[in-house]
Amino acid sequence: MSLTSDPEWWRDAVVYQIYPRSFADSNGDGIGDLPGITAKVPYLQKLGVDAVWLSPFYPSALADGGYDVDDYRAVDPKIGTLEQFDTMVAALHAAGIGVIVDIVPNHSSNQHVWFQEALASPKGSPARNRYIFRDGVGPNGDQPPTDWRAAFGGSVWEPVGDGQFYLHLFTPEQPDWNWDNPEVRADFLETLRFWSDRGVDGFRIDVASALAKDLAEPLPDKATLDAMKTGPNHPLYDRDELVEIYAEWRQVFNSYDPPRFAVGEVWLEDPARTARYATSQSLGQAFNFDLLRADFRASDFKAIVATNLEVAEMAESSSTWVLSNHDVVRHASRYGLPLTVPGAPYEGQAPTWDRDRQWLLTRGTQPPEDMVLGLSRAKAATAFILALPGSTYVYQGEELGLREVADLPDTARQDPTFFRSPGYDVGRDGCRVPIPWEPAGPSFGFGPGAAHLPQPAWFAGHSVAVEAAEPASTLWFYRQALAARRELLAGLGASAAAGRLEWLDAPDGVLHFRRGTWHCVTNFAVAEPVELPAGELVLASGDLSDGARLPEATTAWLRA
Ligand code: TEU
Ligand code: CA
Repeated sequence: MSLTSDPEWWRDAVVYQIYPRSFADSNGDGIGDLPGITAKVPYLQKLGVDAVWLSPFYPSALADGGYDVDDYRAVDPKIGTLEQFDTMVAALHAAGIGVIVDIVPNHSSNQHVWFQEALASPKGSPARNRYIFRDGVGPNGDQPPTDWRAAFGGSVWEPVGDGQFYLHLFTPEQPDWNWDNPEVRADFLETLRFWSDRGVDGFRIDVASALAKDLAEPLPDKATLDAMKTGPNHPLYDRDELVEIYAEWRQVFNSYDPPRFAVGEVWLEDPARTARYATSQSLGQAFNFDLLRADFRASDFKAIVATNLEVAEMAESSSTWVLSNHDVVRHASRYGLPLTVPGAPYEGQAPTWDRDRQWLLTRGTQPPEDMVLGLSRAKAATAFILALPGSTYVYQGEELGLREVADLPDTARQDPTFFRSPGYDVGRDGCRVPIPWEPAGPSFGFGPGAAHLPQPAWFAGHSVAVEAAEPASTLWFYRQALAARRELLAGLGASAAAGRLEWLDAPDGVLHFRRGTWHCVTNFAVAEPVELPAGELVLASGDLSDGARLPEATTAWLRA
């Protein structure tokens, strides 16, 4: 697979997510930066990833970790310059690594020049019409238009002091754009061209199903809204107008050679609706986050694979597999918590979601985290998804087996979730702690100074330098897995693109599938090691008992 020779490279790519502020700091200000990324290109090349996806690096006051964008066509001076961006892209491309950047089209930041203009302009002005302003209601007109709640807590409506309120699905520092406005649409097309012209290979589209809205009166109240199914009639999510918006984007993507690629961040219940974003007339690929919410259980994994291969087939796209990202508790920790059992407090709710949040509230002490089991399961799950048809997203640090940093002091926290939902959700900082590159130093080699979030002492043992010297490390496992995957995929030839897999008989608690000669067997839950099928062992996520049987929480790949 090569970026230049194969326009379909993204279909089975391994994409490494970089959270730029926490990856590598070149100048010691505590904030990861673009020269820091450039310096780590050899590391990424050795790891064997096909592309990187950079979370936002645009100018931002960091009200939401950079997902509050002041200027879509610039680099945050705290992180670098456009010139340094070009240098980074050139270095990644020279290493055969593609570049995906994050586009945040649902909202800007409140520092964006157009939002500042809207605030300075009167009610009903064209400047206000780029965002979603509404009059207050109630006897004095000082009440928000609806009782809707924002994603990280509080109302979705913020008063501006002249009787109007603006809509923000996330923090008040993130005003939602009005996608009915042609100026807004045109501006995003320009942004897509801007980065495409600079050589980026693709885009990750933030909250891709929320852009289009219908806020015609009368607006439903919160209870009615919550009960509504997302889709064409929902005021906020998954409206049909999005088809038209992304068709315009697709024209821009296809005006480049090779066409630029896009993956939408789409959280929808209905597979058929999700598939609409993944077609070649639309974004091209849609994320599936089902595994972020699933326990380490064979039946759950199997069902999720089936659903998402179906979505991919409907859209003639490929699936995405994700176990960790910058929004969730790291999977080595999730899997170290007891599985939900029937009758347990969170059973019947979104499986690990609220449970993880509750666990964070105890600073990671209750329930106790089984770190050894958590890491074994994490590696087994990683090997499982790497064997599936489709592309895999790896979140920085998971290749080191990093766990969630659950015990950050409140004074260090940055995530707006913590400030806006006091007592309920401590937020996502624990998966955003800067990467340890060395076992010592003021920030474990992250940079020459202290890091912007405190790193725990145990990071030393998970540092790149320590793991690189240890063949039994998680880092070596990831390198071996990515190299073996490349080779096995090449062996599958054209049939890999078809994306088919075949399930084979296996005991309860074990999954066995094959793609051509490539077999993947995962023992999720059988305490007694199980027999492996005949074949040449290519990879094991942990030690095999007596060299041939697969212990619990282990995956093996075989060629047979
Ligand atoms: O996340 C969108 C999203 O749906 C989040 O609310 C997600 O459910 C939450 O983070 C889980 O804890 C995207 C980005 O990935 C996230 O980092 C941003 O905060 C958000 O959009 C707003 O831009
Ligand atoms: Ca820096």
